[in-house]
Amino acid sequence: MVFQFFKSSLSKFKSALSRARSLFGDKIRSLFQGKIDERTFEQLEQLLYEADFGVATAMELSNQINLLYRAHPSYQRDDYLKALREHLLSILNKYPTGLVKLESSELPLIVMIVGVNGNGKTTSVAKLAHLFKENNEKVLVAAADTFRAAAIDQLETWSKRLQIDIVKGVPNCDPAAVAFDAVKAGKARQVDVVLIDTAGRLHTKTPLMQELEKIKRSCNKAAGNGPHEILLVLDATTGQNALDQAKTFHKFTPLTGVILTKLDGTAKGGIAVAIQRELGVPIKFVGTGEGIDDLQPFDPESFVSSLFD
Ligand SMILES: Nc1nc2c(ncn2[C@@H]2O[C@H](COP(=O)(O)OP(=O)(O)OP(=O)(O)O)[C@@H](O)[C@H]2O)c(=O)[nH]1
Ligand SMILES: [Mg+2]
Repeated sequence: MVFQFFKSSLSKFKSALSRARSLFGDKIRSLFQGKIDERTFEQLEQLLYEADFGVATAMELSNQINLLYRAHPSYQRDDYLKALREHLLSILNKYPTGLVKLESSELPLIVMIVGVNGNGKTTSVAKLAHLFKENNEKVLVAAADTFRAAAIDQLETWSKRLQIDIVKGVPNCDPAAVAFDAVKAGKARQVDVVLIDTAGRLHTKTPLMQELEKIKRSCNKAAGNGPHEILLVLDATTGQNALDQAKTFHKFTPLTGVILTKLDGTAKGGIAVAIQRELGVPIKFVGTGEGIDDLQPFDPESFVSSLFD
């Protein structure tokens, strides 16, 4: 069995979420510093909403904390902060955040990377490839974004830099055929992981969404199983729009996880909780910068403590 030993770095989470901490974390702390009454919980709901937790999650969390207040009127700031953290962790810990485990006979692990334009798919494929390689796994990447020649070049540049195999087609060829060839090559070369980069597509364009199904089928045909992971790449700075994207992608192509990129570019971060709660799909990785090392396995504890401490 492979892929269970990716380590997460608390300091990377802390630095990516430093703005979120100084806005959201500090505001929550000062909210419970003063006199606590029913209005406090309305303000809590508002703060959660502003931090991208979404209407439903913000309401649920503030109601839960409000119930505590009614049951234990003597509670102080730290009691509420502790309870809030525990609620967040219970949402984030509900689904396993690691990659699926495979037996050696089932390899390679086939991972399809999907999402709207510019969210960070290709960069995340490169970062993931690097992570696997650091872990002594043999990786092959597939340039199945055949929409633009530049997209193929972008992945090829990464593959050279990282010294990993790439399978690519010619611009405008069928992405499903590239995925098929890549999975076949991956099996023949006995790689551990095949990472498939796909073209950015608007979730509102049905024919493009249906194309994902075709890519999926051709992976399965080539390997006899898989894809084992379909990871949606979402840009954390797009807030609630990310949630809409996730819902539509999940409807067309059931997702196994989310890569939440550009966490370093947002002062919010609540979207991670909203996605997990509303879709039941775990965040599996987060992007914390533009460098090749800036992809962290999602760790709920590190995430929550980076928001507050
Ligand atoms: N700050 C920051 N930038 C990121 C992160 N992930 C990706 N980017 C940047 O986002 C931009 C777009 O990244 P790409 O990987 O090309 O995005 P894409 O989804 O493949 O784009 P298309 O193929 O055009 O749909 C690049 O400038 C990346 O460096 C991240 O976690 N943090
Ligand atoms: Mg791309």
